Amino acid sequence: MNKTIIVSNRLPVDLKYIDDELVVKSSTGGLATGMKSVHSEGNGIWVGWSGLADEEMDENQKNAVDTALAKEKCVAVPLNNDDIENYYYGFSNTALWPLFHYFQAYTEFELTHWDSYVEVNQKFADVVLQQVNDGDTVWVHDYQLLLLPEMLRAKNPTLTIGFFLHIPYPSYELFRTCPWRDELLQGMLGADLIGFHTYDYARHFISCVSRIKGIEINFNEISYANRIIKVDSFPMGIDYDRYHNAALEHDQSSEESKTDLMKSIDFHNKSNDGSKLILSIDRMDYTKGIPNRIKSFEYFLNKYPEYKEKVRLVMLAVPSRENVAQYQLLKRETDELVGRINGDLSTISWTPIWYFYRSLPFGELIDLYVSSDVAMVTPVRDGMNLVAKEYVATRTKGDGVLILSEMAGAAKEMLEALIVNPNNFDQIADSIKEALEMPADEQKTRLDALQKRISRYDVERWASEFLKALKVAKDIVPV
Ligand code: GDG
Repeated sequence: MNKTIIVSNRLPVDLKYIDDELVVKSSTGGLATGMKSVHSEGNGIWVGWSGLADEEMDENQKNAVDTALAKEKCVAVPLNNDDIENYYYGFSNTALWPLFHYFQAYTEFELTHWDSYVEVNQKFADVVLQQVNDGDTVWVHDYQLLLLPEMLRAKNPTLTIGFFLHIPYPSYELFRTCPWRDELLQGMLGADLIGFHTYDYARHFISCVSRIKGIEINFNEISYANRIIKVDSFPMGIDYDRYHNAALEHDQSSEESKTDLMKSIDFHNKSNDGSKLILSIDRMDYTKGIPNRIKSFEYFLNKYPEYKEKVRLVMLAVPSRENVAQYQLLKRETDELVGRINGDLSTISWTPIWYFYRSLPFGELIDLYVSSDVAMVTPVRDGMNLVAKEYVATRTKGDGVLILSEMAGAAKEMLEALIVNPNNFDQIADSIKEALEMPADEQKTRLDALQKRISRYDVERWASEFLKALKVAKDIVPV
């Protein structure tokens, strides 16, 4: 029987050596959840990096890692510290990530990074090729592995290969600045189906293929090397029931079982009559628009001073890629902004911004979602943004307003949110006011429509629709 192999940069398990003991934790991230049924079916496996550098383990430890992963139906691609530095932090995160998010000034094209990117994609290919049989399906994920589809096809043309990009695909004008644009496109074109979150990203990709490679394209079918390659959009969903049910449980939880975070939110709610919470959750990443969000909140408080002491911004920023220079600068800028605004505006009983630089356990994440009257999801550029969907899923009482950037892929599906340009502080300030003053019946009407859509197109449906389309794409015969 043919099997499906999932390939992503990281495996869906977190491995750590704590005092010589290997600790294995399964990931509950969106991708892991969406792939659960695909991954557990038959003899399907997941190939990726374990998170542990190869040279930091002795032979016994490596064997222990492989055994632990085998139990989870996972196979590791061994990476060393140089790979992580040059392929992951280097080409993936200082060339592709900023370029694909339109941060051209942050983009560095380094030959050593590129060489490592090619080498590591080949390492992934070697491991996958050891695992596959003729006729198997391989689903490759994301920007770290753009070369992998072609590397696999070159060695085994019987494979059915799908590729999904989780980040935006930039316009031709941006993409063409990359010195290795040809090679990257060539790599992706090894797939039978190439999926994006939105139709716009798919269109940008098609335009790059046509203009850079001079290939003729018929709507969303690319004829290339005696094959037809399909390009389409598959907006990724969330595990709706997990978020919705966690929020329902939260509503029924007793006083004693509340987290300290929740007790603290309750305490402030009681002591600040009528005060409201605005929520902001992201990885600390320059694409997420964190400084703009803080500045627009300050702008709002100055434009509508009657809201001072009546509203707080709760901002969770999860540490990310801390050894990349631009992320360190962003952290400093955020710390300074929050410090200055809290210094300028705080009163004895009110701090305008509550800022957490850490990741929180799932239960506390739910506390934040459930307690917030408004969520501000205002990235300057974002492939999809799952936080926007998770907020909607947790609003079990039919209240709450989402302010969503038009630059997030999610905006294409979530038009009942208050859609804003993340650079337009005046518009954002007015949207915050509108959100805080929105009548209950309007909140409910908007949420009902959003919840209906987000619950229907959940992450399992996303995975199954992609795989269905992949099967169809493989069977198209060029005329
Ligand atoms: C990439 C694309 C695309 C956040 N803080 C905590 C925590 N989270 C969880 C959220 C959410 C996830 O992390 C973040 O997902 P996003 O979609 O918002 O963003 P990226 O990480 O940038 O993901 C993005 C996505 O891929 C999928 O294709 O949507 O555009 O950039 O699930 O809930 N989870 C916990 N504690 C935290 O403190 N437990």
